[in-house]
Amino acid sequence: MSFNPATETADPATLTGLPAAWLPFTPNRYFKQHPKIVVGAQGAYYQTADGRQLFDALSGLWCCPLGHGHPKIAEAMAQQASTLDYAPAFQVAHPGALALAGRIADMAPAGLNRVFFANSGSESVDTALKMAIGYHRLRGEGGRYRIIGRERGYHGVGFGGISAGGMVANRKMFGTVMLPGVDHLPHTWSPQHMAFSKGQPTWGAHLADELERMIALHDASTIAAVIVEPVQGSTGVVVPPVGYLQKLRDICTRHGILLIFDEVITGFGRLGTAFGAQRFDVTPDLITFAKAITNGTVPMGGVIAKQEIYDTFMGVNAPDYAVEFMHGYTYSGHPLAAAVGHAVLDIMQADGLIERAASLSPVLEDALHSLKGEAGITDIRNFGFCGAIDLSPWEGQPGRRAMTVFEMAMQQGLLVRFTGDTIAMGPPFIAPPDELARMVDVLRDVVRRTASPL
Ligand code: PXG
Ligand code: PLP
Repeated sequence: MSFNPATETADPATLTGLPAAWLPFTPNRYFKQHPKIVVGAQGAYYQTADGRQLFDALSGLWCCPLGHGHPKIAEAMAQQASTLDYAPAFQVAHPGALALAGRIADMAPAGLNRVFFANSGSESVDTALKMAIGYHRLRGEGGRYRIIGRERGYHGVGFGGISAGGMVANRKMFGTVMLPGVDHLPHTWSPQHMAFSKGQPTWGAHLADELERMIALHDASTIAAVIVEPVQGSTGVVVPPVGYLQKLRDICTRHGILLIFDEVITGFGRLGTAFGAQRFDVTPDLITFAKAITNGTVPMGGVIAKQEIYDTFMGVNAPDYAVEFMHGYTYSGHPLAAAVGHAVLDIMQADGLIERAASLSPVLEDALHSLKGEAGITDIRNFGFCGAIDLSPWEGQPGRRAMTVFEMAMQQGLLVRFTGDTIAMGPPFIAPPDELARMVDVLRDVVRRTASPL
């Protein structure tokens, strides 16, 4: 049977294929009784199957900062599809991906100038971890196999990513088969010391010293890399304390450990600079990216490596017709993704959208913090153009209140994201400022209405 999106409905009884679908990170049993279907998107809004407009408060899943339906992106995609729809990723290349590698390297911090393409954040994380371990091995330090992640970290769902990640729900089912030797830094969120902080908390830089303890425990000669998100996104916008990332950098440098910034969310403008590395003025050895590079329209991810890491692979003692890094994906640097990547960077530059994200950040900060004092809001955090609020859970029903807030907000034209009892927001950079105020008004209303279990 063919499919016509225009005639699909919100009625579970007539939604084609609903029983056949197994949906990611979704409670499938609940969803199939209460499906939430979007059928269109323009600018900062989704259209639902039942005819409502939703303000897209998380830019899709953090990936659509330019909003939806941009004609230049559609045009780039169509033109590429009819010019070169696919090129083998191995032993062959095409100009679009090469040029995009150059543009991304130009945006990255100085010294990080070699770009390897993947297709998602999870793949990018796996790629970066393999680069780190391979780099040490090639330098004769094959004993460096440990990866240090962080509690509450999210690095996707590959085995590398869940091993380094620190979200227990994503890990507990697979504990027996994770990467060996991984350890985790403590997360940096402390309600006693930083509740309702605006921007970076001033308390907590000392938590980076835990890395020294891990080095004392495992020995630096066994540790390949530390991987952290500059701002933890998935766990609900946990902002690094002032000085914390610099300390991690210094400790890694002192002990020959690579520092990986997972910038899948923070890359390409979310913090008001190209990368979080620049916003915090801390330069890692590897950066992972995904999401915003294609505005979410075609999957793409990748890793930006320091030249020395690349040079180490290229210096391998083998003839130059031998592959240096046995890694890659069928769709690495896909022509459609590359074409869209160029369009995205063109639009960001022409419309000054990273600067716009920076200038809207204080507007979002003020709007979110106006919720302080509402009963049941236990923390409000923000940094760059994103933020989160924590709700006190309904007794005995963890996560249920935030889910109810999510559903009620949808009824009022607002699409937010929740995890546990945290609501996260990272609006499109093109968002009209008055929508940020309306977003917070809707949240205020639904937080009040969910004060007690319904
Ligand atoms: N690293 C980081 C830092 C991420 O945020 C990934 C890796 C994995 O990317 P892929 O493309 O494999 O999903 C992510 C993804 C949320 C949310 O609600 C966050 C992500 C994905 C979906 C939802 O915060 N982050
Ligand atoms: N599984 C099989 C059987 C394959 O042949 C391939 C790629 O050729 C893969 C998995 C990996 O797919 P991808 O390169 O899209 O990650």
